[in-house]
Amino acid sequence: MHRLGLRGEFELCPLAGAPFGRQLRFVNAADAKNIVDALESEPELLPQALQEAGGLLLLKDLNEVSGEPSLMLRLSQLLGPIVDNYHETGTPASMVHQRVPEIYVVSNAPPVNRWPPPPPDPPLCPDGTLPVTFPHRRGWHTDQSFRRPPPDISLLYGVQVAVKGQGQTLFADCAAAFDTLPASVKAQIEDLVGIHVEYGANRSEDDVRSQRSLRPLKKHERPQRQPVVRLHPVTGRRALYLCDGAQMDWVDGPLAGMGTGPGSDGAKLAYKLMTHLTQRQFVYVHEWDRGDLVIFDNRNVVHAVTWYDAENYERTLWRTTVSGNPGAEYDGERPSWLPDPAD
Ligand SMILES: O=C(O)CCC(=O)C(=O)O
Ligand SMILES: [Fe+2]
Repeated sequence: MHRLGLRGEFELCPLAGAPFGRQLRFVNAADAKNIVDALESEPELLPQALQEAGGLLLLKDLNEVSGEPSLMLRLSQLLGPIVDNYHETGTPASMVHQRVPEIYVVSNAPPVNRWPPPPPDPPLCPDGTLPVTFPHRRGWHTDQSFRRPPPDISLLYGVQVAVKGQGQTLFADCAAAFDTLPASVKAQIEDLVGIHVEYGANRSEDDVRSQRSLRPLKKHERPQRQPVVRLHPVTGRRALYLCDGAQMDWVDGPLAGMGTGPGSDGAKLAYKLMTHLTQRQFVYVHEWDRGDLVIFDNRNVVHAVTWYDAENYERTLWRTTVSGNPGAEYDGERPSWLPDPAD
């Protein structure tokens, strides 16, 4: 534990049960508005805490955010120059918060109606623990890797949560996973490129395996190439930057220049890397309470949501994404996702 802030008003504490990440606590109990005011008065504090936390930071008991969503926007603004406005990204209006368009709503409730993934098969590991490792656990991704430049940081806030033991969000430390790869694998993957695409483009692993027919994509929907080893522009550390089959292009990839589709060398290597990356020793399982805010750095963290009983529980999270510092790799690029009027 160590104190942060000019008056020592914040504590950076271990995150219970986590191999990485930290919890940021306000020493004197206060409501979310006071906490946001305090963080704004020292704007370096939150980004520094996130960096010291290895890219995963939990703040608890911010329940006032549910009634005052602009507080989430203010927190997001502390983390980078651009908070994405979801009205400008082609996101269906039903998924965008009505008053704060920078908030993307993740919910099984109407009008969003987004259902959780199925439970893994088998639902538990032989030792009774929750499966986290790919391919037993699926759905691992880094937010919007189908865009160039991709966003830097995401914030997830729990408005309404399911029940403990369900609807967790899993987070894996891609920098630690990279560090522990054998030197020969590091050398093999150093210059590799992954091809990422949005789910719904009919190019995912499942689409290819089920021979789903391709559809023409508009320019701004097309797959995007990303380094498999990403250099973090703030920490200078390397991290694996990959998603599992649902957010990669299995028609032309998943890895550029290594064959195409499920039988390819690229697919075998992507499986090997995803399995390595999501081993239990790199994974934190977040059990949600209402009022939790989890901040994570998409440049070196992947995440996945787990199944919950969506017939019986409502689960609503709000998400913002912060952009503007993707690294030199993306210097001067026009956002790939903006529709081209000529297209
Ligand atoms: O529902 C969750 O826990 C995570 C959702 C998610 O990954 C996302 O919206 O990007
Ligand atoms: Fe996500």
